[in-house]
Amino acid sequence: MGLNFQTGLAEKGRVSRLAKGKGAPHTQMMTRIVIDCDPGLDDAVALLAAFGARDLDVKALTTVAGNVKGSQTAENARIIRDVAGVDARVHVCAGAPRPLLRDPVTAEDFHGSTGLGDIPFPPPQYALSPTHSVNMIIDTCRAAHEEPLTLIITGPMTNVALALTMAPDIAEGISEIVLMGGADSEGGNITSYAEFNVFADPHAAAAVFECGLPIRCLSLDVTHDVRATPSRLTMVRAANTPQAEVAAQLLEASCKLEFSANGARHAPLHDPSTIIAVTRPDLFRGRRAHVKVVTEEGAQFGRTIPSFDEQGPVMWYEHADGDAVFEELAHLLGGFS
Ligand SMILES: [Ca+2]
Repeated sequence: MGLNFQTGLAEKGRVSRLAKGKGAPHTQMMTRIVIDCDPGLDDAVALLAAFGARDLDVKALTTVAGNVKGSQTAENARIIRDVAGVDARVHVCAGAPRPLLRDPVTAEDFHGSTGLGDIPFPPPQYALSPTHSVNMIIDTCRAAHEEPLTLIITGPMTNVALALTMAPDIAEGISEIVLMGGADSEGGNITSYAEFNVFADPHAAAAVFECGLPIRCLSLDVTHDVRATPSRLTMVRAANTPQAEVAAQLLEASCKLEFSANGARHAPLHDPSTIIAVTRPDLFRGRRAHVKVVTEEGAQFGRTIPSFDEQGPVMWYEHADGDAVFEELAHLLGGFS
């Protein structure tokens, strides 16, 4: 699979990304985010969307073991940072190499052996940060006490659970958590009940869902509403940037693996939905809930159970405007031009 990716365009992208951070008039309006992720095909698309978004300021990428082993997710995040034309001033950190208590579980069936659908990317240009993901989350959130940031989670929640446990005061530096994980009415995607990110570390997910911070949750109940159909991939490509082309190829690889694992349906837009829920919350609808995670071993291990309650800390999304979500994804990926 060819990438048509040109080094010169990556360079141009980097200049515009950095120029953005240097006092453009809208800088003060930007939402600062940290993305804790396990790239992963759909994580990679989420990262590109975040870097392309003109009103998001990505402070760090913290990686965790998940879709593939931790060393591979850290490498993949560095590869995608290059594709976005961003340099090492946005740190990529490696994090927890295994879940808190359960045995490690990965998802190569849906992401390929490299985690990036076996698409041949060049090796990363910039080194891994020497800082552990958990420490980076703690340091970055502590530095944001005055102006809290948005913490986005698109992988198993091990790093965030550890950070909240080691340094509970970081809650003051987090305005909200926006995460992809869980399933209720749709059933699971790794067992009948459980969604992968929660199943891969249910104990960590329980700590995050019950941490008391405001959470917006993109579970399978909503991401299954947003699928990468051919016409929507055409929409993505029409954004006409090298990054949009890479995103389209990542989504195509995701569809291929989804077809071989699950049959006829196109791949759901899991992780990128978190970014779009930040830039366009109006495209999603749900109900507030308290969310419990089943941590007892058995058939329901890793299941999320929302109890709907207007006072609940979690916005449990249930519906999305799929076409508009893809329009927004294309818009964000067009932001590199
Ligand atoms: Ca992920």
